[in-house]
Amino acid sequence: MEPAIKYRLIKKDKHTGARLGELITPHGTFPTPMFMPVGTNATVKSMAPEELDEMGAGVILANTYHMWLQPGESLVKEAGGLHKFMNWDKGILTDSGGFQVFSLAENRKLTEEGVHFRNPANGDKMFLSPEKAIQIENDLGPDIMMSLDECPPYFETYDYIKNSVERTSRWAERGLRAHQNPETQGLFGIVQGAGFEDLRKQSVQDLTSLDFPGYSIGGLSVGEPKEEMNRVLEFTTPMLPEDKPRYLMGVGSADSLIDGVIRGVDMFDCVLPTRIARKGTLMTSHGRLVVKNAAYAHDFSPVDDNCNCYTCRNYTRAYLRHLFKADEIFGMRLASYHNLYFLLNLMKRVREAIMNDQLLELREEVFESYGYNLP
Ligand code: PRF
Ligand code: ZN
Repeated sequence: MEPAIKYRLIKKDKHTGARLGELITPHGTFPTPMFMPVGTNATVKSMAPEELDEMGAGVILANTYHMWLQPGESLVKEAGGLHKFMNWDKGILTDSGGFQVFSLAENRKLTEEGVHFRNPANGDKMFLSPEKAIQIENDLGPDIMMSLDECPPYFETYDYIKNSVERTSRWAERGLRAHQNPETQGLFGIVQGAGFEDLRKQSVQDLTSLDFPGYSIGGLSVGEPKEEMNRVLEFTTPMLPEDKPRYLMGVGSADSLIDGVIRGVDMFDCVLPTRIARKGTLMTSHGRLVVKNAAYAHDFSPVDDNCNCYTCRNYTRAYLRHLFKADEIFGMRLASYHNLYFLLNLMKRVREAIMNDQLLELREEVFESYGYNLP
């Protein structure tokens, strides 16, 4: 059987753990390291697919949890799958719903079988099992699916995390057995284990023995300090097989992307760029810019003088400030476009730097210009 998802390693950085590669999916090939914009409800908020394409997004995310509750996976299946439903013909990855149940649903109860909770919209009793998550993902039809996992709080006890890792491994195996379309959809396993090296090791061993086409790293960026995330990545990625992609879930600040790539991560996603854009915060080469500030009232320069995006080529800070003050939706669109372009362009520079063995120099340049402290 030909797997749905194939990773091709092109080059390893001479000085760090960074990898240049590509991911071949049934909906096209995208280069890695890559940042994936989040389209929770089968839409990257306020962006048309043509715009995502234009800014260089080769793969986007959608959420199993949201699509299950509304409009329901059977409707999406009836439409011909997520790609057709939302008019996006490049890669789609879905998260499994476990993380969202824990952050959004009410009255949750975790059992060996799965998670019981109530639908926040109408109070209905719901039950998400590893098999149910896979059935929904099979009906939605993304190129890459996630196993149902438990993402525990970072600072839980060793015993709690050990039990949780073991359950996540059993759930991964159940999901793999329930998967109906391994030739058209690749299912990833999710490594957990919080900050414990031996539990991360156990998680990696359990999952790699099941042989997934890719591995996600979960349970990070959940409130722990950045140095903790880097410490965990440092020992986790070397345990993972070199010929499979590694996806760090829920990470999207410029500094964490670079520090993740340096430690061997290939894929990232986060709502951060689009979420802060809708509040008027722009990611720039000089750090974050809150465009509503009075300082920009008469500023007729672009958001970022180093950015070549549609927003920066055509509009000024003063105009964006005006749009946000007047609560105009075009402001959110322009800001979302810029922030996504900014991260996609950063990853492009990261890939070029790996090609030239210059990633540490790029890191220094970016951090310097951001005004972050270099370690
Ligand atoms: N598991 C899943 N989705 C996730 C996470 C996780 O641990 C995270 C953690 N940052 C974000 N999204 N399934
Ligand atoms: Zn821009």
